[in-house]
Amino acid sequence: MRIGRGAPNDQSMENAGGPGIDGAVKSLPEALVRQLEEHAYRLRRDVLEMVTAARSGHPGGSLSSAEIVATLFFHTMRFNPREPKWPGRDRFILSKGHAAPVLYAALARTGHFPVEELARLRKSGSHLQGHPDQTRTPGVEVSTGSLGQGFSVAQGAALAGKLDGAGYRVYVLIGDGEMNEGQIWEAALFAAHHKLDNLTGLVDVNGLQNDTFVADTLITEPIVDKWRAFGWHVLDVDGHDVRALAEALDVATETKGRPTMIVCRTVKGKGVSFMENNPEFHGKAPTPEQLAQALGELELARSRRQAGG
Ligand SMILES: Cc1ncc(C[n+]2csc(CCOP(=O)(O)OP(=O)(O)O)c2C)c(N)n1
Ligand SMILES: [Mg+2]
Repeated sequence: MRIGRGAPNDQSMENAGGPGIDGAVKSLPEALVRQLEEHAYRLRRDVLEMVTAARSGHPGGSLSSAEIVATLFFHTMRFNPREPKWPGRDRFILSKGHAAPVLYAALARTGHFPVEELARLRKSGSHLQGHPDQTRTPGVEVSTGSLGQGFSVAQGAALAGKLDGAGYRVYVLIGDGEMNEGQIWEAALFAAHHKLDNLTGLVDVNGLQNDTFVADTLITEPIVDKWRAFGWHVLDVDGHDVRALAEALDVATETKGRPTMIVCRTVKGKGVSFMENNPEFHGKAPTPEQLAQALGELELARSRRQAGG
């Protein structure tokens, strides 16, 4: 059984990155950075193809989370896709459950189920429903979609890990709009009170929620100050920078006595010009023509990246 960081059978990921001796955090080798960027590119393609085929779904908040999810699944977390319920696995909870497409893409690309099944997103009888279902999909820890709830479940999982003396970590991804939920703040108090240092939160700060901007709905800034005031260790990173994300995740692992929140600054719809920062694509699929344009843009950006541009 392979229990290690990242994707199964990807030996190149084995020894890269991670906390070094004396708690120092090693910088990521360039080759690993390139691999994680490639994984994020692949997740974006999958998301766009899935929601186009389904003719519904949530592309915007899936695209903003691509690097976050890629870094967690292909670098930081320990799990075994052949034994999704392995007790020692790190737990990932997608509290912003509408971003299910990016989670499904990561689960498929790490071998939890065949990649071909992604084409069945939102189809009748498919295990890939519009929001994650823990009873049906291998690798889905918690059924989410009602915002705020996944974050609370994460506290419970982290507390259980502490009480059991288990070594797993809990990772939970929330949205900046999701921070409007009162339930988030009770859980934030709870995690600090119980010193849940085996819990890492990530907030995808893309500035948008549903059909409008977060700042026009309920102001959440200054986000860093708020989490800090609630007793969390807070890191503020570019959420599209896989190196910054991987290093922040390692710092979180090294942090003792309090939970860590990684504030990830992102762009909703990242990578597709007509989706970026556009509330319209929170919950709308592209047309087949728009898909072709979107994939072309991703491909161009990828070629430029590979050429070092
Ligand atoms: C309790 C609850 N209230 C309202 C909704 C409807 N809803 C779905 S997505 C969304 C906006 C979420 O915004 P954000 O958390 O910022 O997600 P992202 O921008 O990353 O897509 C809302 C209000 C919900 N799913 N659950
Ligand atoms: Mg948002």
